[in-house]
Amino acid sequence: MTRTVSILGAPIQTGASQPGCIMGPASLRIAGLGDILTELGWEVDDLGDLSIAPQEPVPHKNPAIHDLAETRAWIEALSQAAFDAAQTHDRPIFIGGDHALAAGTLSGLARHAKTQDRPLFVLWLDAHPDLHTLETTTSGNLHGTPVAYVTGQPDFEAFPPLEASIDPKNFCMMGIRSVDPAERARIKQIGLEVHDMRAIDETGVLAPLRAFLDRVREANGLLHVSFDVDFLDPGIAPAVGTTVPGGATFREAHLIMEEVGDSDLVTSLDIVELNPFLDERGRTAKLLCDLAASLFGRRVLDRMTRSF
Ligand code: B3U
Ligand code: MN
Ligand code: MN
Repeated sequence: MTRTVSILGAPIQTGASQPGCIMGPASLRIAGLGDILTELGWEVDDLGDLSIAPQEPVPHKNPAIHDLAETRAWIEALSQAAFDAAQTHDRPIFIGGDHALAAGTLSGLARHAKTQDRPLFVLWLDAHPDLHTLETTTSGNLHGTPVAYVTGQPDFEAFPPLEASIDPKNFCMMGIRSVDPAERARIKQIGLEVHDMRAIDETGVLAPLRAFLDRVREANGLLHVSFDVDFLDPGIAPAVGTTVPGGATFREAHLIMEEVGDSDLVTSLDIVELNPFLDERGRTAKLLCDLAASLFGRRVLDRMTRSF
């Protein structure tokens, strides 16, 4: 039976430091995301772009925080939309938009996982752990907070109430290379599995990835992949506002996508932080479409077995 994928655009940019992510969904569509998945044999349902109503400003005791009301409204809308998409499609994709999007998608997907009586696991591909609370963020950019929110950390009264949280032990982070002091303390405190770039240089991506996928399989878990463009090295993916040198290479990123795709465990995907205003002739958008293709089954050659 043909499997279904939904594409939902979320042009949110209030969580980021500079504008541009609002154009992310359009750029990924123009780069051909839907057609690529159709050619790979998926039934593609493009749900268009989500929107929010205009919001009155809401102050917060942390004066650094900006655009709280809009971001909150996006999270609320995305949470419901992600829940609905997961109930109706085999593998929903959410295209951003900045990474505050994940506060919404993950909260909705956690609620969906609960209805299935299955745990939700998250592969977080990012230069940053996005583990700030509303108290600890000093930039005030709320795209730095989704992991703290969905794992049920304190001080999120200004965000929508979380109906289901995600066990921090169910996260696997890769590509991390920019961590603030409060995030460093939080990683230790809650026991997050983080493979920073040093670890990836030492072990490669496959060993930790396979160990994580085995954990997901054993737990009969759902698996969400949250892909921040700044996971990639800026040399191959310039279209992001928060470039950090020393990111994942073209081959490391494709290998992760191929391996996760082969596992057949993945049940949803975010593609976030694409800022087309900073792109060069659409190359980052095209690369992201190719990486999605690897996750959804494009292979150089078919393989009958793993080659190890
Ligand atoms: N941790 C920093 C930087 C950052 C987080 N996420 C992105 N940048 N993209 C902050 O602002 O919270
Ligand atoms: Mn991020
Ligand atoms: Mn990032």
